[in-house]
Amino acid sequence: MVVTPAPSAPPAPRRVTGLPDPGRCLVMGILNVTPDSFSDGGAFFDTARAIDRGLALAADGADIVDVGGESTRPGAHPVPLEEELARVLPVVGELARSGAFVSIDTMHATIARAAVDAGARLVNDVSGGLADPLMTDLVATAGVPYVATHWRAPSRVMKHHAVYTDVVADVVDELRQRLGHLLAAGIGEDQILIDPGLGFAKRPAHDWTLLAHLDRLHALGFPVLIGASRKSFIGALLGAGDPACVPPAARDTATTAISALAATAGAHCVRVHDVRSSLDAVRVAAAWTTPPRP
Ligand code: PMM
Repeated sequence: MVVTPAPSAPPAPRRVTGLPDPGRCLVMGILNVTPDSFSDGGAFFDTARAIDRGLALAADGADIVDVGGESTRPGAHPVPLEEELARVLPVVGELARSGAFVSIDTMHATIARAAVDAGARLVNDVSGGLADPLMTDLVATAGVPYVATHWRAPSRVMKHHAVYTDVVADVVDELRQRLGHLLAAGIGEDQILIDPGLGFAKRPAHDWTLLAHLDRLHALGFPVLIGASRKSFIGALLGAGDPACVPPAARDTATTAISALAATAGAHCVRVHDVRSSLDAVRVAAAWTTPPRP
């Protein structure tokens, strides 16, 4: 029997050199080594607990463990570089030594450099290279995969920048400009993933509109990463406009639904807190778009 992909199957995503390739949407597990992240309330601020959490994410099946040391929640203030380094470096090193595929979630080239030297194999920069002009050269030289996220302003002030004429067209345009800059700096086409930056200078309606138009992001020709997990726009939906009614940990089922839908729409990677449920979701999506052979 000849099995053809379902008609709704999105185009096969471009490969990213250096990333795991399990033949389905990747699952990136979130490890925030911060005292103040909105989503896990500093539960993994202690180095030993952070390492245990990272090992648990990998054991749950995370394809990538994303280690960050600076909160990017709306209103958050920057952390001194030495402090960010002290938070992430021992965790990155230990997880990399354990064999986990580790990414470093930072906007700073110094941190990215040290993390790559300690074994990180991907740089996840929520500013898409805008926060630190040295980031692009570093990534071009290191040759590791790079997540370029749509970003307009530092967390402290980003809510004032959530103004769009047409959120999908504006985000696509701004990402296109970023891509031009990244490629001109010598970052390879096969190194880059793009990310709409849900919650970064976006109101809930902007986030949902972007999710509904992932095809427009895919049209830029780069694999797409979606970071929806536990974010406020999910809380706003479930809490009928009031995210505070639905605390972050109560948003995991909805996050799983987004993982399934995003993967079905062709996302290359989802970044989540609860790895197991999203891993199931992206496996379902893979079977949905390309049914297994009988
Ligand atoms: N969101 C956060 C942190 N890092 N990275 C990428 N690529 N995309 C995101 O949407 C993203 C990110 C903030 O959320 P968290 O506090 O739950 O980590």
